[in-house]
Amino acid sequence: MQKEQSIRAAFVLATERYQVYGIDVYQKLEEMKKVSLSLHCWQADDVSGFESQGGELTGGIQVTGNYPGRARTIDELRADVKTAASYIAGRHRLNLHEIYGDFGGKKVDRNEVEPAHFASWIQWARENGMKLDFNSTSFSHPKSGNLTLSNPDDAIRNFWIEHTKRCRRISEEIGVAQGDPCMMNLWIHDGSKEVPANRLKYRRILEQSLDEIFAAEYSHMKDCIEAKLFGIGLESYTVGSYDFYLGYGAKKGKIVTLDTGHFHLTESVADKISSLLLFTPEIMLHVSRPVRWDSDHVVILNDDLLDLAREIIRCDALDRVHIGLDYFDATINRIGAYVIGCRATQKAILAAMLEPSRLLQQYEAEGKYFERLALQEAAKTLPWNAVWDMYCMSNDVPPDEECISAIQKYEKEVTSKRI
Ligand code: RNT
Ligand code: ZN
Repeated sequence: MQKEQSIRAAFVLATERYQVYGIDVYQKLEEMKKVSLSLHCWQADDVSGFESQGGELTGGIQVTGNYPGRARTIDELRADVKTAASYIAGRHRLNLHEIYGDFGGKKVDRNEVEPAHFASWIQWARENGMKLDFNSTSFSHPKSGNLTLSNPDDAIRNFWIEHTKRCRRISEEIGVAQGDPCMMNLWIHDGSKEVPANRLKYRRILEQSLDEIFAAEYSHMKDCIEAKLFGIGLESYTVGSYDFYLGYGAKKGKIVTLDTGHFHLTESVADKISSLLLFTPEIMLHVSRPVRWDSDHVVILNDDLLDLAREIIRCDALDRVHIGLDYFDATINRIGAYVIGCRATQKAILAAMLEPSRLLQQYEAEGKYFERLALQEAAKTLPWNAVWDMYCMSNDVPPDEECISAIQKYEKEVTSKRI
């Protein structure tokens, strides 16, 4: 009770403070209801998936750490995601990779996957009030090699084309079943360790493969294409570079996925939002945190994230930007990793909503640049954290500090027993 009262008291003071700038905090709390995050299923099990032949993680991505308690089965993963979601305010989506199908212990190769393998996921999601998103999986397979959809070898390329077509069909079925479009992300690692003698060749093949894959039209799924700077072991050339997918997306009306770890470290991903909004239909985000490279650290509330969130809000683009998470840390409690990253993302969005943007833009229009900078500085320390606490309380999730003990309890009772 004490806690509830102090959260309320701080909130009331905060609303008064924001009123000075003409910001209606209650309305912002309403707007937060529109924010739905797509939780990446692969944080729970270090991108392993449930193929019976499940092997080593390949394709230029790496997970570091071996903290105990990784989810080893569908049931464990579902329980972990449900637990994580219970500490994240609002309605969530779950982003599945094809390798997380319910294969019932059978070997189902990637070119054989069917919507039926996701029937239990669709049911589980419905029962738990979640929507699903989807990803084709071209890594961690004997045919992954260094080239998949851009492979000049017909047999290998066609195998991956078939896989990706099937994934689109699965996404469509998911979309129909949930009455909401399923976002399907396509990321392939294709590239090479050294600079190829013919860069154009593989990009031309990738373009043709994509055209073939996207030939079937669906209305309950949306295609997203994700670029990347480089992969481990594939440092010199990436077939699906940002230029490639930006060009493809702009020309063919596809959604470009911006993974915040997939750019040069000093490049601003936030700065790309307004351009993409002008030339591509929507935007898919993979919120991640690169440290020195695309290391996929747990997302935290840093300047990059705040900047990204501010751009979405300033562009009034919440309905065109899909916010997915994409990181994998196996060095700490994995449920904790979900909760930290998702809550940080929500905080960034809330803080962005509470920015006195009308006044900032007015100063700018009037050429009052000292005033604009001063207000930006003042905005940094406005009491948005009091609004955050209220947001959590009104959504029946605990404040930050209480998440720690709750996650410790789940570890003690559940994940630590997975040996
Ligand atoms: C890899 C990409 C890709 C993956 C997931 C597992 O660098 O970011 O999105 O992380 O598909
Ligand atoms: Zn990604």
